[in-house]
Amino acid sequence: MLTLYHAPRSRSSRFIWLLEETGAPYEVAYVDIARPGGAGAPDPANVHPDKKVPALVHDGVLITESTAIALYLADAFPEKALGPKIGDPQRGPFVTWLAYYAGVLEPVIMAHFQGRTQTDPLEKQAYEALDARFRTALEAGPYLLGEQFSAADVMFVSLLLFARNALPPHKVYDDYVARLTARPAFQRAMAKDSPPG
Ligand SMILES: N[C@@H](CCC(=O)N[C@@H](CS)C(=O)NCC(=O)O)C(=O)O
Repeated sequence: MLTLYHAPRSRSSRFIWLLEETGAPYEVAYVDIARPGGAGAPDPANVHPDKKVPALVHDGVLITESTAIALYLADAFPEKALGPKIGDPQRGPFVTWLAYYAGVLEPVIMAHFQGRTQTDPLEKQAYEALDARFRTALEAGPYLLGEQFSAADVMFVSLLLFARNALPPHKVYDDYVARLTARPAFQRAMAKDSPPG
């Protein structure tokens, strides 16, 4: 059994999408979280040790951290081809993109939203390198791994869906968003982002 601990319009929204891509049965446990600006509060019903989302429980096993959950689901459902398996030459790029998301993208984008890419030459350089890296991959596209859609795309595009202005205005990003949000699993997931009723 799979249960996703989820708060609407948050980092867990993309895992409803990824779970829809697996085709496996799952439950969504809607929980409250402390939101920037003071709304919301840590929810005692949330199993995440820091009361954050996402948290995934699979057959009693708890997995947290977005990139870990993305890798876990891709590996747990190999028949759905949501990530190359060990032995596939694309496995290296796949895990690299996932680690890059957590280790590079999130801190660089945070620096950007805090204005530091405007004032600190090193932060500016890191931001430009990130933009160049994604654009180069997507220009070759249509996905980060070339012809193969993967959980890495779900991670990356979720940034653009949350804040399109996180990256500069380039058609390649807009086309990528349009391509991925046209997926039926994405459409189904958005209908489940908020609790029913
Ligand atoms: N590194 C974590 C970050 C999780 C995170 O910060 N989630 C936010 C929602 S987008 C949250 O739960 N915030 C509530 C809090 O910080 O208490 C991941 O990617 O899973």
